[in-house]
Amino acid sequence: MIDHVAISDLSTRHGFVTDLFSDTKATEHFLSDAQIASFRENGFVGPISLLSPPQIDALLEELDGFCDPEHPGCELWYEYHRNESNDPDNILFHALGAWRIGPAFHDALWNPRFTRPASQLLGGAVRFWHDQIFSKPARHGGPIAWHQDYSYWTRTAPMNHLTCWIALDDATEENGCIQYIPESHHWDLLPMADLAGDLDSIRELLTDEQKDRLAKPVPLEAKAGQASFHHPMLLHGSSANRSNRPRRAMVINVILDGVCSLSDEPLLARTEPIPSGSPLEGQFFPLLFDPANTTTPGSNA
Ligand SMILES: O=C(O)CCC(=O)C(=O)O
Repeated sequence: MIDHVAISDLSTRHGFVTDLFSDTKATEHFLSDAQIASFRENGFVGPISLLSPPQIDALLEELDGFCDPEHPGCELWYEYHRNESNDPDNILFHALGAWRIGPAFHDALWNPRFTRPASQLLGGAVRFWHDQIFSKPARHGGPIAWHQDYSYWTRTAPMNHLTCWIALDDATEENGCIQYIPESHHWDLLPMADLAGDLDSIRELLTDEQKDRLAKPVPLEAKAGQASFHHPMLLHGSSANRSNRPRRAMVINVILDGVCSLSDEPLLARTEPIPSGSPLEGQFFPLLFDPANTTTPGSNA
């Protein structure tokens, strides 16, 4: 068992704490009009290059450390789900809150290659909601059930949310890359699915036409460091990892500045509540980029 060392909570730091992204210039990384139009039409866009090899290595090193449930900072997770395996090559892992613990996961939120496209797609200033890690080990990684992200987020409104899914390994159909149902962002909101449950559990709630669409998913194959953005209502999921390689991914969930809490309870575990009707802000919901103010903390203008 490792010594339990207390580390500081990086959520108090709004801006870069390392120089990992210092060479990343923002101006070259806006989406084209065609990419934005494709997002509006299909509900997703990608793959887009977001991370360099040293940035990927730094994130993977931190991710490896997180797989030990007693790692330093483990008390800061919003959510931490891991299988029981003791084999380091067989750890299935889904967690929210890495930005509070790992400097690379923290700084990746302010990566201009991420914040600029996010601002274009949201149509204004980008505020952080939460992050996620989805790690599927070789051969054992299970599927992620078809779902719409907003079904988990109805305690916040209006629905001005956006997800960025970032491959930390080359992601292919064989190792369980993310898959999208194009144009499903125009469907009504479906109930929450059990993410770790049956991939197709949502199927019985769909109309015949929607079932036909579900039969034609689009796999988003991506190289390590590439990402896709998707709409909060877009139906997506992923299959089991059938390959001999892991499939690890970082996800950043953001909102347009001004999205409000609809609950007096904490919106995420181990955070302070935002009173119902008030906009998300403060320690746990930093502003990542404001196109009207290029001196946003952490921005490489
Ligand atoms: O990484 C995956 O397989 C699923 C990711 C996902 O569901 C999401 O980004 O919302």
